[in-house]
Amino acid sequence: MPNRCVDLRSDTVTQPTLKMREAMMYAEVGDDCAGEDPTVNRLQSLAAKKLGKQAALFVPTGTMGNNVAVLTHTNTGDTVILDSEAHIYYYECGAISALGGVMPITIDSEDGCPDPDQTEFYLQRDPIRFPKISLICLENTHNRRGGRAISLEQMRIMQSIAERYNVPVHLDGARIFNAAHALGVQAKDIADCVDSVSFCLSKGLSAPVGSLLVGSGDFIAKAVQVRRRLGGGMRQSGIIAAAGIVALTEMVDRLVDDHENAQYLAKELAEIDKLELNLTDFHTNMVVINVQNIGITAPEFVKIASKHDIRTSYFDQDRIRLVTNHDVSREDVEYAADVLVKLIRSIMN
Ligand code: TLP
Repeated sequence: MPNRCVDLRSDTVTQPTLKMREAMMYAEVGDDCAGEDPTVNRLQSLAAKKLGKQAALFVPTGTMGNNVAVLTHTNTGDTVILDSEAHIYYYECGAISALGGVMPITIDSEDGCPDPDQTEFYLQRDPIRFPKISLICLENTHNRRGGRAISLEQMRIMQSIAERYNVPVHLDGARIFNAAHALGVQAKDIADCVDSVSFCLSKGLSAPVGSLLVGSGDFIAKAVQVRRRLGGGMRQSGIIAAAGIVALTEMVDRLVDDHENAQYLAKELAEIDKLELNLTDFHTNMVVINVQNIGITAPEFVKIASKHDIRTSYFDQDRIRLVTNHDVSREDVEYAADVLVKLIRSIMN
């Protein structure tokens, strides 16, 4: 088999498709800050409809989508409940605190959904002495929990607690369509459990840039101002929204291929007993392996694998993340699995 480079670092590395590039070329555009970009307006309507919400707002990144949501739902000095490994907490450079004066309360979990009892414990505290909790943030699929899909049942439990305490719920649904495939439901069924959702076009759906924030009409009307404050008011952004429309209409159904490829990869790696992989832990397009038992650190492993042209990333000292995506074919995955299994066996010997 000829040598090939297989990039499993993330689904963010995907290239836009030819159709996306053509759509960008011919996109009809206008000044979106004046609400005059017909392509952005079309994408926003499509997104709102697909997620069953009243309105949507196009933002440049998933990070901005989350931050616009948090800042719209909260006020300075408020707190937000999050899973301790949530992207908003872990990877967004402290934005909710730096930009919104909002403090996180993190709750540990096995699967990415904050424990309901613990959540309720915080919500029922005396608001005179303790900070006001204005928002619960969920993440589905959950990145640092291995692309795990959180069940509708768990989400509804969180929704009913939130309703009881009159606190809204925001979902970081960067990969909501992966979650929908894994759970065998529509994305709007997941969105129905929360007040707002941000989701990305630029991950498994392969668009070059762009995310959407969806919610009620009133919420999005406020969010427009927050987006502007964060510098996310764009002009002829229909150029990029055009690729997003292709992403949303043509790239959702094929995510199932990425899930099957991840399962294949996990199954091959599970042959190595020391990795102690449990295939049921991997629901979507990510496989996480813990290399602690094979006598190497995760950063070292990433370096060695890349010398063999298999690009991976790591979460911490022990855990490697492998992400299947549109630009990685079944043949690429078979090749990568073969190289990685041989590499791990050679490290163990
Ligand atoms: N995730 C990236 C990195 O930031 C870790 C990746 O490679 O997976 N929410 C979730 C759940 C995400 O995984 C990401 C990106 C974001 C939000 C942020 O999206 P962008 O990168 O568009 O700001």
